[in-house]
Amino acid sequence: MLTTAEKEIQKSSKKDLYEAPDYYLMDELLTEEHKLVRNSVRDWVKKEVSPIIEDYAQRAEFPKHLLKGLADIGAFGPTVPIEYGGAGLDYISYGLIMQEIERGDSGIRSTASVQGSLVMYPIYAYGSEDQKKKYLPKLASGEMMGCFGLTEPDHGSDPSAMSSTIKDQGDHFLLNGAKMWISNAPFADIAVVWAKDDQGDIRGMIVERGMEGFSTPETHNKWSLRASATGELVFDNVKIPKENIFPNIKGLKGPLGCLNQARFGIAWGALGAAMDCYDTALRYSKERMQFDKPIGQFQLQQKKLAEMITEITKGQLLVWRLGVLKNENRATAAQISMAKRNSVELALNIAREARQMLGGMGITGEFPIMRHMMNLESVVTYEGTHDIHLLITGMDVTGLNAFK
Ligand code: TGC
Ligand code: FAD
Repeated sequence: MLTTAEKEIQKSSKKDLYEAPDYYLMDELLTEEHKLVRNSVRDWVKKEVSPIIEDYAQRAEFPKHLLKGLADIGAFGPTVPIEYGGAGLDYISYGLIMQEIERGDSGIRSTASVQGSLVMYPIYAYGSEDQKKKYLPKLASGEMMGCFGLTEPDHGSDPSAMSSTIKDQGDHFLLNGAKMWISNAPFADIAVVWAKDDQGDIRGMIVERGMEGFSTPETHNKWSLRASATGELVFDNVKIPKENIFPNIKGLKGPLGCLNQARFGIAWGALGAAMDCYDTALRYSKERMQFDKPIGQFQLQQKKLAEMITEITKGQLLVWRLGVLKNENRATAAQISMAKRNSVELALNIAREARQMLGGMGITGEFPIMRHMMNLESVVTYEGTHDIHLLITGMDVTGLNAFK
């Protein structure tokens, strides 16, 4: 039986009382446009995501009806120029959008990351003018959804060893192979796929749903990112017209260049999940009474909260500076790796501590913490694992490669 106070806490938790922590007055570093973008996404998440996300996660279903709203708030390709249907925003706006969406759920942010950074970005950066005109406006409006196929069953952290191939047949290529763990695959209309050509060079291409020999079986049984649809991409002699190949890129730097964009968004996004866990635990600590006191009055609980807000604040400063560097085209891939790794690690630690602060209530779907925590187990693995990003930093500072 729940006590009256617990019932009240439960009821209020459904209302989404989120207040973003801003301990170092980071808002003063944002322009009016940044704040406008951030606030409109924050409002949208409160209205559209928070009320439904727990149910969708429990049912392991992707809330497809959110796609139109995501497009309307500019979450698909925010930095892509307006002439191609994007929002033409800067990288700090992009980061803030990802932060607010992931505050709601990492799986919804995944959908936006994939569409903007891993599908629209490569088409914009490596595609022909015809490809840009054909796909970008529809992807920006959500009329068309995409996915990104790099990881294979036998090649995850080491994509350079991929075994998917395209064979030149004169007027087209024949694509064979399989990709695994692909976000959005089950419902995507197109897939940006990376495979090796006859010379062994990695090439990028656009594969369309409906092409003969192309299928996208869904991956079930996930304890993490349950509100995101994940699947495989299977290619059995798929005929790829030559005009679907990206003309302007060859080699692993193609897909890795897209990952820089997405990892940048995750660095901001994971902070959003951390901020939600902290805010939930802080509110709970003031309401939950034990030993005739709010638990927030006990030193051990204050230690947790103080450490959380310290880590969040350091993370906010790091990603803001990274955003400035990215706007100036000076952010290095290694700097992005450091921020992705740092944000996800702090978010996971905060989720685990916040979960404990809620005691038994912390394991329920009445509060968002356990869902964030489970989601973050994917976020710490995809877009380069925690260890891979550490090795990227290690290589950057020593000049020595510890991967191989
Ligand atoms: P390496 O020899 O170091 O580099 C090969 C070429 O690539 C260049 N390069 C980069 N270019 C752009 N951005 C980067 N971040 C780059 N890193 C390297 C490099 O300069 C070189 O260029 P060139 O011109 O000399 O050919 O490559 P390596 O084979 O040793 O691999 C390095 C390593 C391990 C860091 C890389 O393979 C890696 O990052 N592995 C992790 C794989 C990964 O992150 N996969 C993610 C899959 S997508 C995903 O997870 C989506 S989740 C989506 C969601 O739901 O949000
Ligand atoms: P492995 O590469 O097999 O790694 C296993 C362990 O070994 C890890 O701990 C790793 O850090 C460690 N390891 C590997 N190499 C080294 C080394 N040299 N030194 C030290 N340790 C090492 N991929 C896509 O292409 N598109 C997507 O949309 C996509 N979405 C995803 C969604 C979800 C929910 C998940 C879970 C994954 C997704 N991925 C996607 C795949 C993701 O990028 C890979 O899972 C990730 O890159 C790791 O590959 P792996 O799982 O094969 O692990």
